[in-house]
Amino acid sequence: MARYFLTTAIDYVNSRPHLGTAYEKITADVIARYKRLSGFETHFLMGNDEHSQNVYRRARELGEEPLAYCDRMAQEFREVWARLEISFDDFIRTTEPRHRAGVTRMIERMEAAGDLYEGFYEGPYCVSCEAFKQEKDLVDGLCPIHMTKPDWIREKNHFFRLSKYQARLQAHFDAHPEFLVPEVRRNEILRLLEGGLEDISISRAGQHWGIPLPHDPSSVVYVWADALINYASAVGYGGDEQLFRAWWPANLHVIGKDITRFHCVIWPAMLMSAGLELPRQVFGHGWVHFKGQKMSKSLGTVLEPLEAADRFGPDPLRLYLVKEIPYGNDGDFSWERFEERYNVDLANNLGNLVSRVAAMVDKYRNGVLVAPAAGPGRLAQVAAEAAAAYGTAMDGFALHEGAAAAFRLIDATNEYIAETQPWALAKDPGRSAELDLALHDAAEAVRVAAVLLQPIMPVSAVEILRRVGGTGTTTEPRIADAAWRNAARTIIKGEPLWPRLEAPKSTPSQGARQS
Ligand code: ME8
Repeated sequence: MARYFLTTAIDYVNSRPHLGTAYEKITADVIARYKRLSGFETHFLMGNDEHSQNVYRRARELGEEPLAYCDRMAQEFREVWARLEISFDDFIRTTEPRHRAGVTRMIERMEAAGDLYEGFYEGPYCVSCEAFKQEKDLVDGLCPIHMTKPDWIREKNHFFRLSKYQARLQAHFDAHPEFLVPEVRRNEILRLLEGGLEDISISRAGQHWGIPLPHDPSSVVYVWADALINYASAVGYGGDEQLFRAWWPANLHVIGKDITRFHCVIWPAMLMSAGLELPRQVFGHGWVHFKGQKMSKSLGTVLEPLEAADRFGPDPLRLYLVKEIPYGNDGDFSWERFEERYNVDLANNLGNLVSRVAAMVDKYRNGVLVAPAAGPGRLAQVAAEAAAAYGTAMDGFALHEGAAAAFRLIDATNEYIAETQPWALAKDPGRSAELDLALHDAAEAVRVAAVLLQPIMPVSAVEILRRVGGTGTTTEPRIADAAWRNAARTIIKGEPLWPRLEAPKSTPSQGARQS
């Protein structure tokens, strides 16, 4: 079976997950579930980035031991991800021994390649970015991402000869246009490469919260070098060679657009230096704003993803984020818009369709459908087209188009019911075969749509399949299940999946919270 190894960024744990970090995990989860649906043996890695100064400071502020604090936060992160139905296969923490082994091995390999040297670093350092900055990166002396004044640091550091890899990186980008998508991110990095690369500091002096540099244990490995290596250490690098051979290189790193330089310049150069293959692809997604405002932990305007999940379950939030934001672009979340989409897409459209079909089958056929002798009818073609468009979109990470393709089938099914008017057919015993066909095909179209929506709405898709799928329905569908089935089945009635919100009120109690 073909394998697919994908990862997300690992999160700083100085505060809880917010809707922006959840957006990344949800969209990566949709890709992971789509790969499983498509028959890949999938390994989906997530984790926490713990060796940051911010994490250390936050623990100290709370009077906690940093490691105990990280243990607690790991629990909190895992709980949030579980509530959002994120199906990760592994969760790495950078304080784990397996990670330390991987970091130590990679730094040793880079040292052995002659790529590390001792030097002196003086310049601005943004602790929120955990990044050495250049004067030219600052706007009015501030970090443009966090709007804070960077620290000025002077320290003896170990440098990595990043400049040595400029030509090889350029060649890699030329040979592999798919390496960094979408195009807009690739162009940013190409411009950066054209501007020339400088060597970078790869250690921090005088700190002990981190992984000691193998050849100078008085320093720790710079947190970004440490963090990037998680993708390799999680699959055995430096510990379990067999596991590493099975999964490396990663097929896809899903990351935010603010950290493409780390993933598409520094990380590939580190891998080249250590003699390892590069990941096949990096996807740099856009940012989610909250009511038009930038949402970030350090700016203090965050929305807890669980607020939406607590009120409606995970699926409406997942659908909103996937369907309403073209993947790769920035997007916005507001309660007004969320509730509007909930009513339109779920309560009035898909949810209503599932209920109507079940009610009609119950009323006119006692819940039992036969395989219509005259079938399949015209919806079969619409379903085949939707499934094909969905596959093309999802393969190209156009997740929003994948969702839209499934909803085209749902819309067409609603229209089909309006046109065939099963309630009128039911009045005429002479049109019994037409009624069988209309009811069967409406139910079958809903089943196909549920298979396509499973990666996006895993909980409700399985429930819809249970209601309309009949025997042979599994809780883990495969893409082959999206093929039209002319088959007898029993339809199960149930509670409305998404009750309509009658007077959509704006916002919730808490709205934007201070982190
Ligand atoms: O950057 N919208 O961690 P992090 C969309 N530890 N994505 C967002 C977002 C928003 N409003 N805010 C943050 C780090 N993200 C490092 C990564 S990987 C080796 C180390 C994304 O907790 C952000 O772009 O600051 C990043 O991909 C992820 O959330 C974690 O951010």
